[in-house]
Amino acid sequence: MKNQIDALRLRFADEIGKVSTQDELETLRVAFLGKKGEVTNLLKNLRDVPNEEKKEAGQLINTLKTEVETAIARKTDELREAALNAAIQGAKRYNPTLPAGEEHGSYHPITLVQRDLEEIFASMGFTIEDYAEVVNDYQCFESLNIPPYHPARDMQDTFYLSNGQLLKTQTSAAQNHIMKKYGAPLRAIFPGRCFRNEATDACHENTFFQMEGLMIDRDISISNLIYFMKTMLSEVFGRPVNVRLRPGYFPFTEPGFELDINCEICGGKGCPSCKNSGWLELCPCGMVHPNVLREGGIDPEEYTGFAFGLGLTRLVMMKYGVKDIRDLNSGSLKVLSQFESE
Ligand code: FA5
Repeated sequence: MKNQIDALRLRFADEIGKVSTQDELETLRVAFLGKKGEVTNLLKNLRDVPNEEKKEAGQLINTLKTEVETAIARKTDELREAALNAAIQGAKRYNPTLPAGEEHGSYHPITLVQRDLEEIFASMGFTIEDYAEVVNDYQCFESLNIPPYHPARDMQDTFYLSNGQLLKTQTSAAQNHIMKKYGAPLRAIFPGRCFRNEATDACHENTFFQMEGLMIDRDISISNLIYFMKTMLSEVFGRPVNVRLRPGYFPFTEPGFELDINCEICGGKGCPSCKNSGWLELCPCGMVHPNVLREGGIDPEEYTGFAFGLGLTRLVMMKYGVKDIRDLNSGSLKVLSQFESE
């Protein structure tokens, strides 16, 4: 039996030396350790070995079995490492010295218009602020004079998170933070992504951009508000645009206005982009409500201010003649490649 075991050990050593793939290794494993394999057969044959030799023979076979298993495991690792090295060698290396291709990407039109607006407002002394997308009830509603159970909450369908926070429905959510950060006087714009749990159509998305503006100082009046609105729009379009101002209700303004733009897609005749009205709600605005100033730590007896909430995504629609707002979120290269990069 001992001779038989030694011969098998030599044969295994010879055969594993020739193995160069995982498949060959698996075949070898089955040939030695499988149900009908050489080592398994030796164990089965133990019953024919005389009793006095059985113990030693059993130990010798088990030692061989362990050696075979260890050698197969080691070989598996070797083959895996060799395959990995071959893949790395064969991989095409990035060569930074090669000339760049002709094709290049472009900025999203919302980014382009946002940057235009930032430049316009920066030139008028406004700071540009960034704010979170996940906010709390106080930021989005309570600090804006919208207490719990106020019916105005129904004006915006909100995505609530399981931890009680919510996805910002309006950039106005940053007003209180900005007031507390700077105090009065202040001039700031804060663009940002907003989310509303509402059905989509040609002029409504559930994810869209707004740009809030806030100016607080002594003696700020509605005429200042109208001046900034007009300047902003004529600068963005590079020409005067037809707008109308009408009364609007927002708990955080007193008084409040709706600023609509004459639909640039149909020239005011009426089309799906403006819901056949010829006008599109673009930039609601108003004088900041005294309660909101007070909540932001600013004395409404001393300071007044205006705020606006520009529908940035809708402005992009109007500026570039995009008929359906959903195209701007589609990520379609066909849409995006029409806009030049800078
Ligand atoms: C507001 O969000 C107010 N926070 C705006 C405001 C700020 C008023 C400061 C007064 C003072 P409103 O819900 O109307 O208001 O949204 C403002 C603008 O965002 C709209 O006029 C529109 O241009 C845009 N907008 C609103 N909902 C959507 C939507 N689902 N898809 C695309 N644009 C939208």
